[in-house]
Order: sequence, then structure tokens, then C-alpha cells
Amino acid sequence: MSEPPISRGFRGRGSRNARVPPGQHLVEDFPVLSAGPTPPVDLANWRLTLEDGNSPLAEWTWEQFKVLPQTNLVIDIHCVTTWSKLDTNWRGVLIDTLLEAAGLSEPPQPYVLAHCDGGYTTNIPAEDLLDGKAMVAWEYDREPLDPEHGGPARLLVPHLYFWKSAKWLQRLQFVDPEVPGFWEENGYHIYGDPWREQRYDGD
Ligand SMILES: Nc1nc2c(c(=O)[nH]1)N[C@H]1C(S)=C(S)[C@@H](COP(=O)(O)O)O[C@H]1N2
Ligand SMILES: [Mo]
Repeated sequence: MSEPPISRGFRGRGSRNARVPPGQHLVEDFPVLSAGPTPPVDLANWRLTLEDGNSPLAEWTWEQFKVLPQTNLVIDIHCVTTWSKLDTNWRGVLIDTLLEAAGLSEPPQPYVLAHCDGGYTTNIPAEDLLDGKAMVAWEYDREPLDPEHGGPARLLVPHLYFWKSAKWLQRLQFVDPEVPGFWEENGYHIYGDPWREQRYDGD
């Protein structure tokens, strides 16, 4: 098996890169990891919805979403399968901005279940989506997000393992108590902090 490419500066013995969490290695490419097929892009029928339990709070069409205040983020990402990628470049709408646009001063419930086209789900504490920590991203490296990577738009929660960054995002449902998502139901850690190596249930 060939080694994934690693920047030369990070090869030195004992000199671990402080930006790479334990058990991770750097990649230059951008691997694709999906539990199912890539859904077809359909911007005319695309909707992003916020829900409080089963009650809709706000909904945006693609045109409405694109005129919300936009934010650029250059950030490191960490997949539980042990690859990390530094300085990835994203543009999208912060969750803070979505809440404000929905007229909410705070999350209506303490947990979020993200729902995707195709049925994938993942859970995140609501506060992990605030204060500039997370966005709904639609651009990567200044290009529209590739469908394989979640285009038209995906959740980006870079401080948690990348399975939390739900591709083909449709709905953010605020819930209490917390509802485990697809991988969390299948043995992955309920929170998923790469710096504490919270890969699997019980880590
Ligand atoms: N809708 C959806 N989102 C998803 C997934 C998926 O299967 N479906 N896989 C997750 C996992 S396990 C990872 S590591 C990342 C992979 O994102 P990438 O394919 O852009 O690298 O997406 C996450 N988001
Ligand atoms: Mo993953």
C-alpha cells in the first residue's frame, strides 16, 4: 500500500506537527467518503430548513440562501479514518447567521440532528455550531462545492471529526434530548473530538 503524500516539513522524527491530532496523518488530496450514492444536484428544489422539534422555524431557497451574509473559513479537517488536511478553504453561511436570519437569539434546543438528502444524519450539540465554529458551506477552494463533497451545500464542523460535516444538508433539527445520528448509532463516538481521539463509542 502506498503512503499518502505528506508535506516534507512534517516528516522529522519526533517533531509532530502541533496541528495534527493524535493518530492522524496528513494528506494533500481530498478523499471522498460517502455511505451512499451522490444525490443529483437540483438547485430549483433545494431547501435548507431549521426546525424546533417537528415545527419549522425558517426555510431558505437556494437564491435566498446565497444572498445571506457569507463567510470565508480556512481551516484544518480531520477524518476518523485517520487523514487530516490542513488549510482547507471554504465559503458559506455561518450557523450564527442562519439563526439571526431566522430571528433567533439562541438555539431553541440544546442539540441538533442534521438531516441530508439520501437519509444520512449526524448529531452535534447546538453550542458546537455557534460563535463562528460551523457553517453551511457551498464553495470549496473558490469553486462551487463538488457534488461528491456535498454540493450544493454541506454542514462544516471542522473542530469535530469530519463525519459530523453532513454532506447534501437539507435540515437542521433542534432537539432535546440528543438524538444519535447514522454513524453515532453504528459505534462512532457521540461527540467526536479529534484532539481527544473520540473515534468510537467508549473512547
Ligand atoms: N450526507 C452524508 N454526509 C456525510 C457522509 C455521508 O456518507 N453522507 N460521510 C461523512 C464522513 S464519514 C466523512 S469522513 C465526510 C467525508 O467528506 P468528503 O467526502 O467531502 O471527504 O463526510 C461526512 N458527511
Ligand atoms: Mo469519515
